[in-house]
Amino acid sequence: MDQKTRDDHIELVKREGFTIVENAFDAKLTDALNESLTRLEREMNVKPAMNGFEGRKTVRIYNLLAYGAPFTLVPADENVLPIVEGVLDQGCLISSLSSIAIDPGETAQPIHSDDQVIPLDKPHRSIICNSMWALTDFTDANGATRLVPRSHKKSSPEYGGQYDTIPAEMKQGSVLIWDGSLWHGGGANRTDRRRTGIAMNYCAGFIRQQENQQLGIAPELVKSFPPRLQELVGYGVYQGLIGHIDKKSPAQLLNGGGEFESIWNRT
Ligand SMILES: O=C(O)CCC(=O)C(=O)O
Repeated sequence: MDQKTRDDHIELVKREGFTIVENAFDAKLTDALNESLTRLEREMNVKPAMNGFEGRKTVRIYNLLAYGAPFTLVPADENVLPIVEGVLDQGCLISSLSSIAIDPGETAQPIHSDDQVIPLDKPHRSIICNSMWALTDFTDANGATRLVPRSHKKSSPEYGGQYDTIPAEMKQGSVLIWDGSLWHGGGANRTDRRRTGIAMNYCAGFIRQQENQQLGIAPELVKSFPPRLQELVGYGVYQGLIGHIDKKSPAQLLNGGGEFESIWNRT
């Protein structure tokens, strides 16, 4: 992705609260992700959570990095991560990586913002930036994510309130990226086919990740990740300070070596 395209997407997230990157990932990766999700769902016998938020006809699989490839190809994607880094900063972290498959007959999810539980006055600087990878086409009819444009500048919605929304319609292979303050929710599926997305969620490096990535993913597996993915999982140190262990980075302890300069040693 060239600099101008990246900057335009960042500008859209800042102004409208969201953007859509078309043709962000290819058919080969789409097939690999769809096949892995189908296998995991079958092997683990995953069922809908049966609550009003996660859905009664929606199948979600959490902590996907724990299953290795092809999910390891998602977080540092060259067409998505640079935009997220522009909204948060380069010290951003993976907050969670899960799948959301909305089956026929599912009703609309309550409208919410993803930073709704964080007790900070709004509007505030972006602390969460989330994305939805379309593993199938997303349409108004099949449950495309519903958005309230520009709502990221307001306080949080009344959970479950009725609001005017637009569907984030996009073709398979596209990625929707939004500011965590944007009001949104999964749509109702009025078709006879499943809508499948990967929710690749990021947070700023100075707040807690939604899903605990350090205990959730086996350290031996993280050791095999490329350095940038290790950082995104939380084995880096934000601004040379937040997350250190006795002035060493978690990656140094994990890998048994490597470089890290504490902010204190820079003075
Ligand atoms: O499935 C979707 O389109 C959105 C889901 C969502 O916003 C959530 O679960 O927080």
